[in-house]
Amino acid sequence: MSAPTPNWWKTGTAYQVWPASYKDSNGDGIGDIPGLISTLPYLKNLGVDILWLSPMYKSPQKDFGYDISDYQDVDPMFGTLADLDELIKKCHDMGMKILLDLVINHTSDQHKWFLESKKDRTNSKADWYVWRDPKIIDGKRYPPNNWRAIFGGSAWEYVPERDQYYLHLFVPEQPDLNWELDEVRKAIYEEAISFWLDRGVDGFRVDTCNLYSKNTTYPDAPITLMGEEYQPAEVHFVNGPRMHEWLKEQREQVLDKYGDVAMVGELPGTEAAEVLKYISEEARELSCVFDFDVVSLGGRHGAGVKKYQVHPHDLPSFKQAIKKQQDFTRGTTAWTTAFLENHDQARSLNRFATAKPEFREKAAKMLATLLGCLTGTLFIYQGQEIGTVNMPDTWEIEDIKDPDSLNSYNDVKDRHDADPLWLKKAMAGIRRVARDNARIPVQWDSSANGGFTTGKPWMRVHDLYPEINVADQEKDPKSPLNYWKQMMALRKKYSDLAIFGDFDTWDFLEPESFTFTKTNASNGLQNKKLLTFLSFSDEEQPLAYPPECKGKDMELLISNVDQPGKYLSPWEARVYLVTV
Ligand code: TEU
Ligand code: CA
Repeated sequence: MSAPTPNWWKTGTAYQVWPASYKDSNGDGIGDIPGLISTLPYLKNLGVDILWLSPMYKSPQKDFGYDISDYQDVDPMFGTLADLDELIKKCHDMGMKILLDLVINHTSDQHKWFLESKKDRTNSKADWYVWRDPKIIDGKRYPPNNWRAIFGGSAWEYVPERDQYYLHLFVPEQPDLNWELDEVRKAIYEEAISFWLDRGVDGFRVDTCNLYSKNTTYPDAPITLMGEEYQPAEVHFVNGPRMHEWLKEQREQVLDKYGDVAMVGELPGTEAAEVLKYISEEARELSCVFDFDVVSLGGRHGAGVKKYQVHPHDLPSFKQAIKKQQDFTRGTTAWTTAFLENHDQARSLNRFATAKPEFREKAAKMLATLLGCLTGTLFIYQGQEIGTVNMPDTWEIEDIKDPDSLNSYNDVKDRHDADPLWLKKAMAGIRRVARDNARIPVQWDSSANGGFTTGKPWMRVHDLYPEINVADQEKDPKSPLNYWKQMMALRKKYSDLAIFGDFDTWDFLEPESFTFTKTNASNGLQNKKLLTFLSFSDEEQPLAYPPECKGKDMELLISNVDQPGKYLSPWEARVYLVTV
């Protein structure tokens, strides 16, 4: 009996595009869909099989597209619906699949549903969002409870027309939909999901898809931040009681009509055992999810205060997080993903390796080697393939666009009476982990604005575009870009081990190098292993050979140095095929 063909979303490599900063075609300074279409041959050549397009829907852009005011249209700044149809068709013609972002926990406050809902308490959509009465204490009006929004402040906003508050887990312009209502779910399924599947998209990356179901008694959250008015309330809104019921309903009532639709869920704040309930094959809910342990290392602290006060982490914790993300689906019917970047994360070189000019390119190839050998669907993010880095230290708060960073900075300012040393610390944290790092326009070449636009870019372009850009790297056979191409081809050639294998790490506590193997006993490969050595150091490192690989036949498959020697040179990477 031959094994069934794996789902397309397991074997394919995905590439995420954040449209505003990807490629501008008409000189208005904003990336757009025609610009993206013009780069499809580039993506194809890189080895991309699946395109994930971040929100391009009509939106007031209060949270950069994650506040949608019309699920069925493209924002004019990105193009037209016809452009999107063309994108879908061109992807398919070139043998690529396309995922859209599905943002259905909340809409924009400018969505027609919300504009109706907020009018009064009796309109036809009066219950489509989460409305609650104020709490009155000593004649004064307060939000219904103490929940803190993920982007800071109260999670409730007052509307005089109704003399009520509505819930928003993110910015106030992102009211949460009331999923409890059958007609709301039906409208979401039709307008946000079927509409696009009918137009040919192959699936979705599903935004915050474990937040739909809340504790509908809306109790106060426990006090975990001393002295704060608003408290993190995840216990009351993450993985709520009806999540599984609704995701199953969505699969049965909507997705099943369209075949093998990929639903790649974003599942923040969820333990491995809990994640499996969403992604095991039997559950028929999500195809796979993003596990955030790796990208959370030393990063922002959820809904805490001083969110951008980052802390260092060590390599063993990084290995531990990678191991978790590799292991939690091992031996189950569930599937995992591998990624180090997305539109919410700073650049992986700064966070997990080095951005020092003398090592940057080598380290980018080292991280490409790591990702290329990991089990699960690989997601890479625009600019990652050229090893781009965070904003330079010269950038100041005026260069920042993301409301999450700005709120957090202003909060520090308020708390410490604009003390310059506190603000300096806040800005240092922002430079290190802010989402804007990922949202800097892509550096296509060394011409003005990095070739991103002929106009005035909507966001500051990277100072380093003359040194880090696609065009130069395409010409250089030893560039990170060309290394990524080789790595992606190698990942496919050895897919049984690289994509589908079991991960084992051999040097857990080693603080400066990372050694791991990939094996796959189920595919007649009992005697083959991929063995990967990675250096995370500016200094030479000895090799930590797994005992069972010692003295065995080893074939070098790829390396970021010409002649691997006895030791690992700084930031070196190598992968061997070992016959044991
Ligand atoms: O992110 C959800 C999420 O949990 C993040 O807000 C994360 O906690 C945050 O980036 C960092 O602290 C999704 C989208 O990826 C993000 O871009 C949106 O802002 C958010 O949902 C709201 O739609
Ligand atoms: Ca444009």
